[in-house]
Amino acid sequence: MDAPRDRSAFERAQALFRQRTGPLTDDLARVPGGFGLGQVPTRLAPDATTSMICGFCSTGCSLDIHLRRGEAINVSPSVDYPVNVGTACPKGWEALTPLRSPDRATSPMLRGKNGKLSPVEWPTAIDTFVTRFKAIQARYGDESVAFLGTGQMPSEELALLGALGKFGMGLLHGDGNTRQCMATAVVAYKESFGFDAPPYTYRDFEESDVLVFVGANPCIAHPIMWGRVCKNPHRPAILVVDPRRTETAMAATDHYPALPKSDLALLYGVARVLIERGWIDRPFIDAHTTGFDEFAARVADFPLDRVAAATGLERGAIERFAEHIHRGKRVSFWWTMGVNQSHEGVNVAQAIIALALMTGNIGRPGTGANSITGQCNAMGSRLFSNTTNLLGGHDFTREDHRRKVAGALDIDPERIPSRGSLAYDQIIEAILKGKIRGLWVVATNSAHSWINQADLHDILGRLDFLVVQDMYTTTETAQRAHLVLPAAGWGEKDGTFINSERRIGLVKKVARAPGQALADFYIFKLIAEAWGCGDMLRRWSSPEAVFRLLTEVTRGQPCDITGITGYDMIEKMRGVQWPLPEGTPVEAASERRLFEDGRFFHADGKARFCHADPERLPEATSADYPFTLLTGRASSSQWHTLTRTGKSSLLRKLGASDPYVELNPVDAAALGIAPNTHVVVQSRRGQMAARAFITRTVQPGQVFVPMHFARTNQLTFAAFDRRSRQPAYKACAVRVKPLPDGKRSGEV
Ligand SMILES: Nc1nc2c(c(=O)[nH]1)N[C@H]1C(S)=C(S)[C@@H](COP(=O)(O)OP(=O)(O)OC[C@H]3O[C@@H](n4cnc5c(=O)[nH]c(N)nc54)[C@H](O)[C@@H]3O)O[C@H]1N2
Ligand SMILES: Nc1nc2c(c(=O)[nH]1)N[C@H]1C(S)=C(S)[C@@H](COP(=O)(O)OP(=O)(O)OC[C@H]3O[C@@H](n4cnc5c(=O)[nH]c(N)nc54)[C@H](O)[C@@H]3O)O[C@H]1N2
Ligand code: SF4
Ligand SMILES: [Mo]
Repeated sequence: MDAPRDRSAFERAQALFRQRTGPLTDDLARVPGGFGLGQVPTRLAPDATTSMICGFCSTGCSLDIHLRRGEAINVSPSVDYPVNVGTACPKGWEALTPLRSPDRATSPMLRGKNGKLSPVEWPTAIDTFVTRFKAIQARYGDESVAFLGTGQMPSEELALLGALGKFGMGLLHGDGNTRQCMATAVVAYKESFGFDAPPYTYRDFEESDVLVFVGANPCIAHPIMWGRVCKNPHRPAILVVDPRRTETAMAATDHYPALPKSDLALLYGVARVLIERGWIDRPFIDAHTTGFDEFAARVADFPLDRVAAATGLERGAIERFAEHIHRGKRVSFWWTMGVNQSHEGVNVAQAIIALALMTGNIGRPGTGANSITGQCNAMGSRLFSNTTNLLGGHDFTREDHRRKVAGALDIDPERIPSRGSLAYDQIIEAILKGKIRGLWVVATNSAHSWINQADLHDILGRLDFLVVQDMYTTTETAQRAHLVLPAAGWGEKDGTFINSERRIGLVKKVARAPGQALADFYIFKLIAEAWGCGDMLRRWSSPEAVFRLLTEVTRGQPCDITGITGYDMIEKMRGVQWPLPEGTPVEAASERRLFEDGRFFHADGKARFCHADPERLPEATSADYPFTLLTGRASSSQWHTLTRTGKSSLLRKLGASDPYVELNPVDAAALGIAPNTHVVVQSRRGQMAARAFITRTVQPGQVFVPMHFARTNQLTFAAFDRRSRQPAYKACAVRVKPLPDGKRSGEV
């Protein structure tokens, strides 16, 4: 990095903005470290060790960051943090490496007439942003520009993006990558419990005597949570429902390799056995739930023979599943993407919730219907992104909610739209139809991670103006942008994340962002000023000021955190779980779960049994495309589209870098495919060259491809859960063919 030149360009930008925006830059000047440039905050001693939450998965481990002469030089897991108590997975240990990569975005980049991206200064970038989006809005209306956010930025930044986009710029549509991940759990919880509220605390992993994992592979995706399971002293039964024999399935006591997307039949079958044998908690059902009788009538249609045929499991296995639940005194149910990413994910999640409710396994230690979140701040985006919900879990369509939020933020209630956003897939559809013509993508790599890339690439090409705000210029999405805004990453800015057990933890600036890269927070502030809505966001002056506004917004909600006085308290308490209403006593490092009093968040205080009949697979296998394609995480060292973990040579060594497909030996023999030879996986939409990894982890008729490879989503089929609009990434029809000798990946 050429520091003096960057600095002078930056100072010129700052001077221009000072002329135009006045007090904004003064605000920024008061922020330690300024825009993201400059020194590490002065409140950290140059040789300090400070702790902060990891920026990858939702486990929310605390990492100690060791500074020397003001530079973060090393990382070790915090021993005194209740989540991870001295452990971290490879991504955590390598957390600083992706910050130092040479492909970091160090200046804004604008696509010129020659079609190439070239560096421009911030004032030009922001002017272009405002001029182009305003022109689109003026011509085509407020619905013609949309934003896509993320579960990988602090809540303060997410909230500022949501407030700027919807209250400031007047956009109606914004969504984020959390749709790809958590939308199903959100809808399921809201309907069943009355609020989007994962009820557990991690200690439940250690206190259960039966743990049921449905469509979750924590050994790979949440290794430190799995570490908590390993600490369970009760010799628990561990039941895993996954079509694949994953690392977690291998470590479990019982693996149920049900056919892909047969979970609903399986769970209803288990519920029927429990009811028939009287293995239910009648007093709990009567006192704390509604809708059980209708649920029982529904599952009566799922006798063992029907369930065995649907799942491919033996009748005895289904009965054993029910017996385990019956024998357990503290049964916890956990689910992740094998459930959420399905055409009927909400129904499956609600079937899991029903099993917990009917057996009274909720609100006690070691129990719960527990959705595990994915990204470091997925829970923060659920509460504070201002996309599906109005800030703080409020409802855009309710006037009382709009007035309350406007009051807490000191803004005009008329600024708050009275309807929700289009979902991600509907935004994409609206681009296809020419209704949305401008898109602003922040901290997500849609051109790799969105379902059915063959269509998506064509659709992104239709945009009049695409802005991508990312740490790197090299992501698949940044490469398609008209304008790239260079962002600081984790470790280069302040804020808070909320982990899977609802624990709010701090992230801090311990490193300088390179070149002119700015924290997303300050990019949003600059845009607000230039757009002309800076005044409305005047109180949003720093991450901590925003945190205080957000606590006020939550007053009276199930996620009320008015008892958190500020960042110092979060630091001292070693993270704080929501809720914490003002005046609630709480001990440091305590662990709390929801529903211990048997009261749920519906007006009648009761949880609801919700249910529906299984629906047909959106794309079934056929003679031409005989395999079901499963996709997911492959290694604890690889993160999503690899923009960050791919930058560490250590992490690269721990995961496969060339695309591969897991194929059962029976299928390999039938197709004449030898181990490690090259094959092509084809769907009706696209194809992918891959190395054949011949293994019994997949069943005959099924193949698995990691999501980390760019071509994986060339294959997937764009089907969605109707109720949550979450993409069904985990089942479509493909075929596999050997490649002629000598052909290699990449040559098809
Ligand atoms: N190392 C690493 N960790 C991560 C991530 C990462 O990229 N890398 N990403 C994070 C994020 S954002 C998320 S959302 C989580 C995801 O965490 P997980 O959901 O645990 O991970 P996946 O591998 O996507 O899917 C889990 C399992 O679902 C199974 N599955 C597929 N179809 C079905 C089905 O029909 N029924 C059932 N029962 N199972 C099925 C797959 O075989 C797979 O083993 O991981 C988080 N942690
Ligand atoms: N086939 C298939 N596809 C899937 C899945 C699957 O299981 N199968 N899983 C889905 C799931 S659960 C998820 S969560 C998505 C994840 O999909 P994405 O969100 O697209 O994946 P990431 O690689 O995490 O992308 C995050 C981007 O943000 C950038 N970034 C990181 N930190 C910051 C920051 O602080 N500021 C800014 N401005 N940028 C930053 C990174 O460089 C990266 O480009 O993928 C989904 N896609
Ligand atoms: S388990 Fe998740 S939060 Fe913990 S170190 Fe690994 S990536 Fe970070
Ligand atoms: Mo995710």
